[in-house]
Amino acid sequence: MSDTRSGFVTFVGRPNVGKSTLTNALVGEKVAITSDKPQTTRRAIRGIVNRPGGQLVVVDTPGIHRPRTLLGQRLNDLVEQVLGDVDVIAFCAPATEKVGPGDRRIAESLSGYPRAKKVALVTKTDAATRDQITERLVEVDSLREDWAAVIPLSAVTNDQLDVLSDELLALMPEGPALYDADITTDETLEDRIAEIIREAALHGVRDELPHSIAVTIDDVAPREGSDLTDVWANIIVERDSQKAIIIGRKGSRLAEVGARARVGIEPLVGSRVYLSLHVRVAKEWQRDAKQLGRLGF
Ligand SMILES: Nc1nc2c(ncn2[C@@H]2O[C@H](COP(=O)(O)OP(=O)(O)OP(=O)(O)O)[C@@H](O)[C@H]2O)c(=O)[nH]1
Ligand SMILES: [Mg+2]
Repeated sequence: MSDTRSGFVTFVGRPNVGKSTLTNALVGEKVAITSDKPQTTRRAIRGIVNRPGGQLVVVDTPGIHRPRTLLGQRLNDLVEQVLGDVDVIAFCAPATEKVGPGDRRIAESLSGYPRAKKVALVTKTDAATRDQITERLVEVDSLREDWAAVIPLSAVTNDQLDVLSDELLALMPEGPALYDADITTDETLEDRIAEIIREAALHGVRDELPHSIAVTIDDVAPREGSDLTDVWANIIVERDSQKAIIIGRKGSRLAEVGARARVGIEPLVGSRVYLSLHVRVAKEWQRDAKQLGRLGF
C-alpha cells in the first residue's frame, strides 16, 4: 500500500467559466492559455500539481457548447473522451452568472461517467458579491445529488485553492506520482509556443475572428553563433478579410501580436527569440475535415 495518492481530475463546464485559469493557478505556471473569448481551449491540456500527500494530474478541457462547426463538434467529443478516463470530474460554474440550461445539461451528462467522483466548483468568487456566491452555491448544489464537495474559489486571488487541492487529492486512489516532480505539463515545446502565439493573436479581436484563428509552427531552432532562438510560425485564418485585420495597418497589429507572444515564449525556450509570423488563409478550416486533421483536430 502506498502512503500517497495520485490520479486524474478534469475541469469541465461552459466556455469562459475559468477552467484554464484555475488549471494554471493550481499548477503554479501557465500551461494553458486563457482569454475573455469563449472557446479558447482546444486541447486536453495536462497540468501536474505536486502536493505533500501526492500528485494531481489536472486535465483542462475545451468549454462544452452547442457546436456550430465541425471543430466545435470535435472539441465536445474530445471532452467526452477525457471524462471517461478520469478519477474525478470537477464541474465549474462562475459565481458571477446564474446557472443556466447549458450548465444543467453538462451537470446531467456527468451521469454517463459513473466511475468518476464528482465535485462542483463555483469560480470567480473575487468578482461576485457575497449574496451572489451564496445563491450560486445553492443553485450548483442542487444540480446533482452526488457531489462529493461543492467549493467556491477564485483562481485570480488564489482563494480556496489549497482547500480544492486537498479535497481532490483525498478523492484520488492511493498510488505513487505519475510524473516526475519537476514536470508541469506534457505539452511539447512547439505546442506551447503555438498556443502562446494564439493567445497573443486573440488579444483585442472580436466576433467570429477568435474562432477562426489557428497557429502552426514550422520550426524552432537555436541560431548558430548567437544566443537567439528562431521561431517560424503561421497564424491561420479563414478569410482574406480576417487576414487583413490580423496584419493591421502597415503590419502594426501583427507586430503587436509578435511582441506580446515573444514575452511568453522567451522564458519557455530560455533565450531571446526572433519570431517570424506569417498569416495564411485556410478557407473555412473549422468546417473542413481534411484541414482540421492537418491542424491536429
Ligand atoms: N475575476 C476573475 N476572473 C477570472 C477567474 N478565472 C478566470 N477568469 C477570467 O475569465 C475569462 C475566461 O477564463 P478562462 O480560464 O480562459 O476560461 P475557460 O473556462 O478555460 O474558457 P474556455 O477555454 O473557452 O472553455 C478570462 O478573462 C479570465 O481572466 C477568476 O477567478 N476571477
Ligand atoms: Mg480554457
